[in-house]
Amino acid sequence: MIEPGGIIPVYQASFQPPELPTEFAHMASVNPFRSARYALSAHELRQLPVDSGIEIAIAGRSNAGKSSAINTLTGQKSLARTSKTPGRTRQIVIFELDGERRIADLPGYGYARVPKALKHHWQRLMQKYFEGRKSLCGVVLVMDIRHPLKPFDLQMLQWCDVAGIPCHVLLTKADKLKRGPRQSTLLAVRRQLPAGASVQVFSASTGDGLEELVTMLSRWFGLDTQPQGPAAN
Ligand SMILES: Nc1nc2c(ncn2[C@@H]2O[C@H](COP(=O)(O)OP(=O)(O)OP(=O)(O)O)[C@@H](O)[C@H]2O)c(=O)[nH]1
Ligand SMILES: [Mg+2]
Repeated sequence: MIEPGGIIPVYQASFQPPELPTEFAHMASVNPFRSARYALSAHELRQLPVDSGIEIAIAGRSNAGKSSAINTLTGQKSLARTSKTPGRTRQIVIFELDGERRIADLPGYGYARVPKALKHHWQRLMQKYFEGRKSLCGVVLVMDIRHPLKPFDLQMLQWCDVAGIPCHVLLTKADKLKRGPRQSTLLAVRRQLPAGASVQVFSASTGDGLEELVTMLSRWFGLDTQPQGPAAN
């Protein structure tokens, strides 16, 4: 049930992904996303922060792993609410890095068991968001690596291509596949992407692909991820 209008000030997590393995601990010093904090949840576009600066949207099918990816990216287990139940993220949830940089966790698309009126509302909201959001500078398109390039994903890729918005595909839940099929899916998806779009494998559970994602998003946000001091040489 969606709360009628208004900004939802309290945001609680219901699911706790596992701790990242210690081999990713070094990311703490170079990952600028660790300081991300929850800003607001918007049911309507007018509730979003002022449309300036840089906003990166995390899009994808319902249950693909968008919110989990945000938690792994930020190293915060419970920043974005995740769930086994599809359709958990129901508003546009905004996380701020600073006054000029934001990550938008979008409601998942393609979940059938949603009342028609709600589905229409989301579709309209998403369309208006993608068409009108001037600060939108990139889209991370999250796909379950076992079910990539579904019709909605293709639509989103095409839309980004036409609008000239950079799109980075995250083939997540990579821990569910062995190395061989993981690699062949990566290559197959890469072959089908429009020029300019990029793709990587990722796992929110193991942290696989985290460094690549941090590097990509840092570039979009104009942030420096180079380690400081002698280790940088
Ligand atoms: N094994 C594994 N499970 C994952 C991974 N990422 C997400 N999941 C699981 O997939 C389910 C959905 O994850 P969410 O992050 O809530 O997915 P979402 O795309 O935000 O879903 P909606 O908000 O409903 O659109 C949860 O049960 C997660 O624990 C991953 O990398 N590996
Ligand atoms: Mg979600």
